[in-house]
Amino acid sequence: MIAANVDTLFIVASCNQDFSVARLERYLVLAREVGVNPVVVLTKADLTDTSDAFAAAARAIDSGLRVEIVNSRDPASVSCLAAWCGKGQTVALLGSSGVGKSTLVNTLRGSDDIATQPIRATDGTGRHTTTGREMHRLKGGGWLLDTPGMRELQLADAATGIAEVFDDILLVAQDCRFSDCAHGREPGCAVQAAISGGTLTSERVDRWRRLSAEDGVDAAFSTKRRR
Ligand SMILES: Nc1nc2c(ncn2[C@@H]2O[C@H](COP(=O)(O)OP(=O)(O)OP(=O)(O)O)[C@@H](O)[C@H]2O)c(=O)[nH]1
Ligand SMILES: [Mg+2]
Ligand SMILES: [Zn+2]
Repeated sequence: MIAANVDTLFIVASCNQDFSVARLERYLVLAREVGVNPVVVLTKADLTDTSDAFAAAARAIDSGLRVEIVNSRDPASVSCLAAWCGKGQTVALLGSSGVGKSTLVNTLRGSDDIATQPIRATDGTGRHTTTGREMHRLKGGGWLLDTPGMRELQLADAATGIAEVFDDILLVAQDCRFSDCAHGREPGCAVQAAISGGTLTSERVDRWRRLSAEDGVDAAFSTKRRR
C-alpha cells in the first residue's frame, strides 16, 4: 500500500540515464490495476536536447498515455500539470529517487519547504532525500502526495493491470493456433509472427513475460482469459 484515495498518479521520470521504459510500465500496471489516472511526467528537460526522444519512448508504451515534459524547477514549465491539481483533487507522485518529485511539489506550491538534494554525479541516482510519505496542500485546494523514491516497484495481484498495459500483446495472442500457446516455439504462434513482422518488439514481449512471471500470472492463462 502506497497511498489511498488518489485521483491521479504522476509517474515521474527524468530525461537522463535513469530513464527506463520497463520501470514506467511497472508504474502503469499499478495505476491501471487500481484505476488511477496515470500521467507520465518527464523532468530535467532543461538538461538535455533530446527530451522528445524520451517522450516518444514513453508514448510508445501506449499511444493514449499522457506524457508531459517539464523542468521541475520552473513554475511556467510545470503549469501544464495544473489541470490535474485542482480543488478536491489528490495527486500522488511516484518515481525513483532523484527524479525531482519533491522539486515538483515545491514548484507547484510556490515554496521551497521540502528538502531536495542533488543526484550523484557518478551514476545519476538520487540520495533518498524524502523518507516518508507526506501530503502537501495547494493554494487552489488540491493535494500532492510526495513519496520516497523507490528503485524497485514489486507488483503483486496485478493481473488486470498487466493485461491492460500489455493489451497489444494479448490482442495478437488471440490469433495463436493453440489457446494455451506459451509464445515460444509453438507452430502458429501469432506473437512470434508479430515479432518477426515488426509489429511487436521482443523486448516488450520479454518485459510482459517477466512481469507476468513475477506476478504469478500464467501468460497462457491471461491469453485464454482475454480470448
Ligand atoms: N535542472 C533540473 N534539476 C532538477 C529537475 N528536477 C529536479 N531537479 C534536481 O534534481 C535533484 C533531485 O530532486 P528531488 O526533488 O530531491 O528528487 P526526489 O524525486 O524528490 O528524490 P527522493 O526524495 O530521493 O525520492 C535536486 O537537486 C533538484 O533540484 C529539473 O527538472 N531540472
Ligand atoms: Mg523527495
Ligand atoms: Zn503464441
